[in-house]
Amino acid sequence: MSRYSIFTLARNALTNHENWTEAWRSPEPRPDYDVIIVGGGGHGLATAYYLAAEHGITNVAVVEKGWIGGGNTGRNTTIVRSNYLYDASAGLYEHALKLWEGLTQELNFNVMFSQRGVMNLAHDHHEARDLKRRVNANRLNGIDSEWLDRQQVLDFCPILNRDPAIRYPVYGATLQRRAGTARHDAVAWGYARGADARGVDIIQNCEVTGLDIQGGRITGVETTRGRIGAKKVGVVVAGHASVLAAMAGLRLPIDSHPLQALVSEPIKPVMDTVVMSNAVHAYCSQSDKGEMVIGAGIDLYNSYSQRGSFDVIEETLVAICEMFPILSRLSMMRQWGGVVDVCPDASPIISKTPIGGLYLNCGWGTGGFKATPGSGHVFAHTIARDEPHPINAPFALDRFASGALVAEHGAAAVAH
Ligand code: FAD
Ligand code: PYC
Repeated sequence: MSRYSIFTLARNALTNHENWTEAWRSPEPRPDYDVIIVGGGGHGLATAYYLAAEHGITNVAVVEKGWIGGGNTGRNTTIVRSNYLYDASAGLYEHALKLWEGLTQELNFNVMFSQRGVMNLAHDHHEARDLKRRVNANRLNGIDSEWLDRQQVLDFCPILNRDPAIRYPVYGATLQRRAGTARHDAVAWGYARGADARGVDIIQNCEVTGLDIQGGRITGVETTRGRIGAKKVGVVVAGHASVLAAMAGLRLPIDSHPLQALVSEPIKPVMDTVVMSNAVHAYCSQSDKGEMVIGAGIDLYNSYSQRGSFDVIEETLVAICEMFPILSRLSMMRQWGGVVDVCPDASPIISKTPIGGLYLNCGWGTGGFKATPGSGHVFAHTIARDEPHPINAPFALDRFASGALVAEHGAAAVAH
C-alpha cells in the first residue's frame, strides 16, 4: 500500500467516511443511446462493461428500477462452479470460470473470488452413478472434476455427519477444486465502476414500463423517468423476464419462483469448502464473516414475491442439522428470497429475438451468479455484432421450437 493510500485511509477513518469520490456517476438519462441494457444486476452490468471494453460501444445506459445489485445478484449464495453435464453448458460455464479467475485484476476491484472447492454429495449408489457420469463428462471437456469416496469426503469436510445410519448418509461426492465463492455485490460494484469509467451511464430508480417497437424494430424504452431512445436494447431482468418480454408481445417458456436463503450468527471457521446436496435440497458454506450461508430448493409455486414460505426453510434446516450436527444449535440471523426465472431445460436464454435490435438474457434459474462474467461477455458480443457468440449459440430462443434443449436439471444442483 502506498503512503498516499495509508494517509487517505487514515483521513477517511477520522472524518467519518466523508468526501469519498463516487465509484460511479448518477447521470440524468440522455434522450438517445446506441444500446440500453434493462436491468442493473451482475449480468446487465457485465454486458455494459464488455460492450465498452471489448467492442468500443460506450454510448450505453444501464437502466435499473431499484438499485444495482438489488435483485438476485445481491441475494444469491455466491457459489461459482462449471461442472455441468452437456458440452454446450461446459463451454458457457467454464468460459465464465476462466474469467472469474482473472476478474479482480481485470476490474482492479476485489471480487473476493475464493477457489475453496465445491462438493456435490451423493447419498446412495444411484446418485453416485449419476454424479460419476458428470465427472467423466466434465473431464472430457477439460474441466477439473473428481470423484471422492465416503472417507475422502469426510476428510475433506470433517464436520459432515459420519453416522452411516442416518436418513441420507454420506456415500461419496464430486469435487471441483477450482470452484468456490465470490463476494456477490462486489461483482456488481466492480462491473459498474469499470463500465462507468468507460462512459456507460448507470441510471438507478428508473423502471422500464414499455418497449417502443416500430416496423418490427426496437426504437427505445418507456420509463418512469420518461422515454429513452435506443438503437438496440438488451433485457437482463432475471425473475421479471416474462414481464418485459410481454411488453414486446413475446411469450417466454419461463416459470418464476421464489428461492430462499438464510445465514446464521457468525462462528469461528469450521468449514473451508462448499457442500451441496441435491437429495435433501440444501447446501452450505461459511462466509468470510463466519456466518453459515444456507440455501434451499425453490418454493414450488409461481410468484414474484421476494420472500418465500416458512415450510421450505424449515425443511432445509432439518436437512442441514442432519448433514452438519454441529450447526444444530446456531441461531439464524437473516432470511431472504429472490425471484428466479426457470426454463423447462434448466438452461439460460442468451438470444436475439424476432424483434430487430431486441436481445434477451434470462432463464438462469437458481444458478446464474456463477455465469455472470461469461454471460456478460457473450451477450455483449451478441448485441454488438447482432449474431450469437459461438458459446451462446446453443442457448437461443429457437431451441424451444427445434427441441434442441440443453437439459441441466441434475447439474443445476438446487432442486427445481
Ligand atoms: P438480477 O441481479 O436479478 O438483476 C436484474 C435486475 O433487473 C434487478 O436488479 C431488477 O431490479 C431489474 N429489473 C427488473 N425489472 C425491471 C424493469 N422493468 N426496469 C428496470 N429494471 C428492472 N446462482 C449461482 O450461480 N450460485 C448461487 O449460489 C446462487 N444462489 C442463489 C440463491 C438465491 C437465494 C437466489 C435468489 C438466486 C441464486 N442464484 C445463484 C441465482 C443467481 O442469483 C441469478 O441467476 C443471477 O444473480 C441473475 O443475475 P441477473 O443480473 O440476471 O439478475
Ligand atoms: O447453481 O451452484 C448453484 C447454486 C448454488 C446455490 C444456488 N445455486
